[in-house]
Amino acid sequence: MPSRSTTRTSGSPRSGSGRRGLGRALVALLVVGAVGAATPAHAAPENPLRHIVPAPVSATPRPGVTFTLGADTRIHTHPGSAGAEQVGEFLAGVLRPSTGYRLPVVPGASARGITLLLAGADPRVGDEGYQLDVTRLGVVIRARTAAGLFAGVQTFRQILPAKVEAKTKQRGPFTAPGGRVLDYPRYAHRGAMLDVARHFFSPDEVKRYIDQIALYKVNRLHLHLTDDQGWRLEIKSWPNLTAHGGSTEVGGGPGGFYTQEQYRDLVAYAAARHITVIPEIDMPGHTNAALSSYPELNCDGVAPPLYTGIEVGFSSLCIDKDITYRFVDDVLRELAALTPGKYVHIGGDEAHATTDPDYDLFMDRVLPLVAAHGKVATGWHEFVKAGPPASAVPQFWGTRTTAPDVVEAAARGNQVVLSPANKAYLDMKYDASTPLGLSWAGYTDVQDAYDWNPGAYVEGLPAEAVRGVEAPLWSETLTNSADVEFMAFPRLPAIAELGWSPWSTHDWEGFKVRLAAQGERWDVQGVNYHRHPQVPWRG
Ligand code: TNX
Repeated sequence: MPSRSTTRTSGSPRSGSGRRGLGRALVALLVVGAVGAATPAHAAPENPLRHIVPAPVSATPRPGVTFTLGADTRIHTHPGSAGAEQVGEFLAGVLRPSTGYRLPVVPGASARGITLLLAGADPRVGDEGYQLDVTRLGVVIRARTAAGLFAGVQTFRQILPAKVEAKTKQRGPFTAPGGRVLDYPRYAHRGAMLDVARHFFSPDEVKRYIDQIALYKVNRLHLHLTDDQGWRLEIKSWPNLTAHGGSTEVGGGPGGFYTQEQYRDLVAYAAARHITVIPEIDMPGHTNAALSSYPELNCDGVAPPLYTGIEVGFSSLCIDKDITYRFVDDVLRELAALTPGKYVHIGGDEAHATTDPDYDLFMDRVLPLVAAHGKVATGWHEFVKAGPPASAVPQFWGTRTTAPDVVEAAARGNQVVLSPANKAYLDMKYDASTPLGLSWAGYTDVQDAYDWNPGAYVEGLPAEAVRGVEAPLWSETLTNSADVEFMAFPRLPAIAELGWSPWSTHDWEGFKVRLAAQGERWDVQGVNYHRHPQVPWRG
């Protein structure tokens, strides 16, 4: 068995009835919405508009103005848009239990109450941004897409008191500060990864994490579905992958897997929160669970035992056998049919038991299979050595700031997602005293996770080649939601802010104060966050 200290180097909305009424209401709203020049959020005086994570592009307070939710507040959504209505129902779902108000979601637009409109937004909002206006009478969120409205709703939640997050009725008032926010993301890919292979997490545990990351405008959930210790997705043409390969996990626990129906439900749950699932089938290494399930996938025809340790780099699919590619083709076919998102992650990391020529041969056969099933490949950055097509997205996970092969891939047109292990790996211990996690990439405190610029991080990698950032959470030492939350909070919001906020807002001193405000929300939500001493937690 190789040792753990191995070479981890490398470094239209449908138009419907009520349009005329909508037009009139819009004119009124645009007049109400006119305010002066924006100031950066972090320079504003004490005001909940200052507590938004990720920091918005601009936030301008309306001093002395507040909006208060009332028992008669209605949520008006752009007529004829199912997407806007779904966002309205999401907001109502958050606010009804804590306020006890009915908060009906109705088509229309109004200067009173809450309005979610797919019209009239500043064009700078693009496809995922929004404009939020809070006046005495009402709250209006405008965007060009439902995704933008959803992002605006996350901001609105954060400027209401933390008690709105409660699952039981709270005492009012529920008041938001007046102001205008104009906001849109820096990067297209703002990801979180959850390793459900080393330890299995139930669908409800995954949904809980989805809800937590959605609040920070994360728009990709990468699920690491297979590894040496477990195969977690039902593949109907190869049933032993889960029957046997899903039957354990690190430490020898019971493991588990998602049926295809459960996986579809997770994908839909994420989609309702404007998060696209990127499923990963890690290969050709990290495949002991598959090799143990089907002897014919092994070069010697002998199935190895199931594995419950945490070493890496010892397994490989058999590169020379045709059945290997029938297997991969079947898995990718079923996976692609279940996955609406355009990306499929094929792993490719730590293939220490595969020779370099074999690795190339493998990727040369597998990359076309991904395309044949209508998907675009993403993979751990090692796969750039196989020369993937320019559409493929390497995920950089090195601990250094040099990665010549990744820079070369960018020169060939590949866009890169950054997950530097010593910054973005949420499974690294905060410090020596952290009871969970690993430390092979070093300790990563909250400031470490926050203080790096994705646009100027890897030497020689042009800013335009960066597609975004992702925070992986590997689960060798994590067994339940409490463990996941302890490692992810407060560092996940740091990576989420690097993915969303313009670099001009970057400021550790301001960020830690904004995180402290999030802590009040996590207290109410029951999130088991780590009260790391770098953050001036309140209370
Ligand atoms: C490296 S990062 C791995 C995983 C481990 C992780 C633990 C990468 C692509 N591979 O197999 O779980 O370190 O931090």
